[in-house]
Amino acid sequence: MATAYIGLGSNLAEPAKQIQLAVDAIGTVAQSRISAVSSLYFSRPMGPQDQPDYMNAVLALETELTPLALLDALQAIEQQAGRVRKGNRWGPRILDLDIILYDAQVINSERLIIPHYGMTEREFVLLPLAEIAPQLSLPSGELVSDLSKAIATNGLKIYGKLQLN
Ligand code: A4P
Ligand code: MG
Repeated sequence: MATAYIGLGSNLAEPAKQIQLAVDAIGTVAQSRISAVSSLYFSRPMGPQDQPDYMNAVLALETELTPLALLDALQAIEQQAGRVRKGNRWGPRILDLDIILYDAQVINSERLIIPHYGMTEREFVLLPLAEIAPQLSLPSGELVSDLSKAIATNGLKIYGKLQLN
């Protein structure tokens, strides 16, 4: 059994609803169980500013799936949510599900980079992660709580609660 941390983001089609629906869908992934979910966070767009604000969250998943099988499951959930990949980097999206960490594994393959390449620079990943796993270390040895304390909040705030059904 591995512990994976998954980052959730949405800024289209009622983002708060999209994040809750995604939590519900991840809760049905085979051979997996959600063990913790952060609050729902409001965040300012990173990247192009001419796009709506985001909702973000992070959850912990205990899973028997390999990293690639987990990615397949998450991409199926993105597709079901109606996501269309437009290729515009950092552009708006109905649902983005990223694998932030998978145990202490370091993966650099064509389809997967773990830890997620942007995690240490993104307040909307680090702060929700610190809420559910402050004592967690990255493969680099850095402590999540230290990283989260050092980062600018950039307007990030708790918007509400997510339900674990
Ligand atoms: N991939 C590689 N590593 C991973 C991983 N650890 N987890 C590959 C998930 N996927 C991973 O993904 C493209 C490919 O990355 C996948 O096919 C997979 O094989 P994608 O979801 O289509 O692309 P993306 O997420 O749009 O990538 P991009 O453009 O780099 O976006 P980011 O970096 O995810 O940023 N502002 C706020 N406030 N909150 C946000 O959540 N998100 C973005 C998107 C921009 N601004 C934001 C937010
Ligand atoms: Mg993504």
